[in-house]
Amino acid sequence: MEDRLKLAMGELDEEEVLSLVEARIQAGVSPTEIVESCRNGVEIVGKRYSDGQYFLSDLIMSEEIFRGVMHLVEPHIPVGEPNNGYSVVMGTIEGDIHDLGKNIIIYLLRSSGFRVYDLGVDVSPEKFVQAVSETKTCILGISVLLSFCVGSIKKVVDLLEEAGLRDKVKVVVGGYAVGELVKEYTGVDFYANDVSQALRIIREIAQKDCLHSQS
Ligand code: B12
Repeated sequence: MEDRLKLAMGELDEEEVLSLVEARIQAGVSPTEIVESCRNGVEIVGKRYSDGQYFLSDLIMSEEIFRGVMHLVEPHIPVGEPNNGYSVVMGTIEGDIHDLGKNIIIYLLRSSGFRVYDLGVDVSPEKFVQAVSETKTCILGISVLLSFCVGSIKKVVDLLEEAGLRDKVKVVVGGYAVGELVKEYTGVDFYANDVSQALRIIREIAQKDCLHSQS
């Protein structure tokens, strides 16, 4: 059966989206599942934009609706897990200002006890490397939605190597532009394009590869 929330998001029907989200929260659907339906909905928006049916103003509208969704959903995300001793450096790569996905992952990581250093958007490779060096984190998360920005992620990996930090940090990329090819080309360790993959990968890295209390 088609997901009504996804379709309403694709239609940019704000009223319908928000009322479906309210109803799902009341029905006990998990925040993660609700966010994923909305993410699938904005895929439709993106596709229609590529096809010339939607315009930049529609992308902006989808952002606004998504923010409204997060406003409703966030209070239902379980919080309060104590600091788990692990830290993550996160940012959106140079040239790219998309941050909805990054912010969702940061919110969820903080709720699960991670200390997150958020570098924001349009972050240069040098700044990522400096942050890894200063925070001594062993997890670096990079968001990228624009395909033409992928090259800068490779530069982050090269600079980590030059700085002698490559074996001290696992690099995870996420966002619309990522996949197996991007992983191979850039030399990062993992990629994730949905919430559950992202959290699973970061938790596994923390448990397997990070020393405790390095934050
Ligand atoms: C909303 C949106 C915008 C908004 C962004 C608002 C904001 N503050 O983020 C605005 C209007 C500003 C925008 C601008 C542009 N956009 Co835009 N935008 C989108 C849209 C519709 C949705 C993106 C989104 O927020 N998705 C919802 C979130 C929740 O999903 P997500 O980011 O994928 O994140 C999830 C996972 O990927 C993962 N994740 C994300 N980050 C990370 C990081 C880590 C470490 C991990 C582990 C996981 C992870 O977890 C998240 C939760 O599930 C997409 C379409 C699409 N299919 O994605 C186009 C899209 C990304 N945009 C596109 C384009 C072309 C542009 C513009 C160039 C348009 C223009 N002509 O100006 C500009 C670029 C501006 C810039 N320099 O960055 C293209 C990119 C094409 C490409 N392959 O390069 C897309 C794909 C649309 C399309 N089909 O053409 N955009």
